[in-house]
Amino acid sequence: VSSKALFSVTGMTCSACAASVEKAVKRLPGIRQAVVDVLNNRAQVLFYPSFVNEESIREAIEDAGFEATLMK
Ligand code: 9UX
Repeated sequence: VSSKALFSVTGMTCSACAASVEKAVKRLPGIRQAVVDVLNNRAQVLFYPSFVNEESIREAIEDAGFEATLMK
């Protein structure tokens, strides 16, 4: 069973930014899907909570150089 997390991501100004956020998230273990919407500054992630959690995902986005806030 996977969980869903929605992040607000600021600092993404082009689609290559979105691609690097997606890549950073997908490098983590336990990621089922990562969809990044550069126009709306959102990243939606489906993940397996026995492998990874919201805070680790948030930190991976921050480490890629963007500001991330968990919305829900
Ligand atoms: Mo686009 Mo993002 O030139 O850091 S990759 S702005």
